[in-house]
Amino acid sequence: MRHRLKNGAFLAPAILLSACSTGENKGEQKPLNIIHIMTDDHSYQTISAYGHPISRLAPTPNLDRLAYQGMLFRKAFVENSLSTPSRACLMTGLYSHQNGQRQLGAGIDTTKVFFSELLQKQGYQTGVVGKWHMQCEPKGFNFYYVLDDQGDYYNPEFKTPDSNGQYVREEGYATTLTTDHAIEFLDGRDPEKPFCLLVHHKAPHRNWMPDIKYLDLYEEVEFPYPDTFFDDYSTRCEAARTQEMRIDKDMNLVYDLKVDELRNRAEYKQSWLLQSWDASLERMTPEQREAWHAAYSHKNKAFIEQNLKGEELTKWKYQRYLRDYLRCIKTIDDEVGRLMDYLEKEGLMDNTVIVYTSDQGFYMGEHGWFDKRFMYEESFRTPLIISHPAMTNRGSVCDALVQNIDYAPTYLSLAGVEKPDFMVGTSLVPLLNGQIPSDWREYLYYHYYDYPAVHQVRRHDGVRDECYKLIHFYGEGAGNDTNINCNELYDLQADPTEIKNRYNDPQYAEVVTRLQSRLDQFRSDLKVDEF
Ligand code: SGN
Ligand code: CA
Repeated sequence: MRHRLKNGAFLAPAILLSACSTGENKGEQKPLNIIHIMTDDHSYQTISAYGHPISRLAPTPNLDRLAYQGMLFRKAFVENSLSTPSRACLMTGLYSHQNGQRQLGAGIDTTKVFFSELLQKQGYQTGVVGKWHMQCEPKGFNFYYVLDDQGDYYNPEFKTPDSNGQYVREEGYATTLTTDHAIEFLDGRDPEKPFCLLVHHKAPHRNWMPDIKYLDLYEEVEFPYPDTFFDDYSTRCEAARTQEMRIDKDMNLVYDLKVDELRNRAEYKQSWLLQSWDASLERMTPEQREAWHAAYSHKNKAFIEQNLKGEELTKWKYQRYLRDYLRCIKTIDDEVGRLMDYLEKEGLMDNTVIVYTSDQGFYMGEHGWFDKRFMYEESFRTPLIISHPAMTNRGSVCDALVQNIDYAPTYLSLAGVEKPDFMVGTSLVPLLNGQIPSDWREYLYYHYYDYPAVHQVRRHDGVRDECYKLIHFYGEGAGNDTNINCNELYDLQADPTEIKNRYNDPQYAEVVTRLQSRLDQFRSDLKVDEF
């Protein structure tokens, strides 16, 4: 059922639903506000509402509070597991090859409409704070407070409409400052108009630098190792062997793991990562730096004295990695709680849809890895919570296949704006009442392009349905890598950790044929130009 407003726009069913719940302004419903909170590289494994063993040892009470008042999506995915491409999917509702942002660097086709522009036209006040990381200026925003590129954890620089194109340094911790600016937007808005605010945190991006107050948190906790921690990649295409994102080989003890005392070792000295490390220490205030060294130096000395090797060293690296990562998550959780408290205090909860997600998932040691990029579950999948008191049942879950191209259509629908024909994503609003429409998508398309590049993950595309995943690695090899044209099939129910490639198993021949034909269909329908 759809109703036309006087201005000709369509009123989405969601707005009617919300009208039923609040009981105020009988007949005259205020448009919904939207807050999209997106962290950078936050794994679903580290949100306790998802119930993963890691998160049980490092709970996230505020994210859980959001999940328990709303809907937790257990099958939310990205199209291309990398920051700028993911953000381009968010802003345009288009796949990477359609919006131009295939890789981390330049690419976005700025002639594509951003959903923020359409909301502005609808009378929304729009804002974005934190990591923008689009390779263009913020488009369609009344207010912005954005970090420079990846941004910094300590005393970061922000650009605003008033800073004359300059990034201006602010003292403090990025997650907290980003929340401060979110609240600043909310305080300064016109309360008579609806708003859409994107709160994009830098954390917990590499190199996982926690806030001073949490430098010792979880120090006594031993985090469990994933079943695939020592994966030998024996059934896979060579892409899994030639990547450079292994905890044992590619995680740097100084830059990633903060063992500053090893900076003079030849292997670290030559690394450009050492320069980044120095830069991140130099930008601290003397007090911050002193507190930092005080927290790490005795732990580092104990580590060096142990002189660990082989498996023991890899395990130590994993523990240090997880502790720092989860310390960053702790501040995220605190700051999401602070924002929710603000919304409650200001009486905004009933009329605001709150979304929590990440720009992609992340490996917490699965397959021996950190980083993302692959179509395997931990980086393909992303956390997603949507909460609105009238539209989502408390503590509900959704198992429909959803993807980051769906956010733009969702926000347009919430605002009562008709989705433009060119947008390919699908509004998630029909899912919020707990039922999956019978014509909901059964397959997802994925495509990763950023090779050769840091972490050296080969180009691949693929499809996933409820039960299976087909991946195709392709392209010329760079450096020592050979050309690749290789397929993998995983049975996600029998083998949820994706260690047995079934592509050449005769038992799975029919599944391969079905998924291959769906993949071909995607490539031709979407006019994919490389695979
Ligand atoms: C940086 C990181 C990489 C990371 C990319 C992309 N290296 O290059 O580890 O994969 O960003 O991350 S770092 O030394 O600079 O930390 S993304 O989140 O922007 O996609
Ligand atoms: Ca990211």
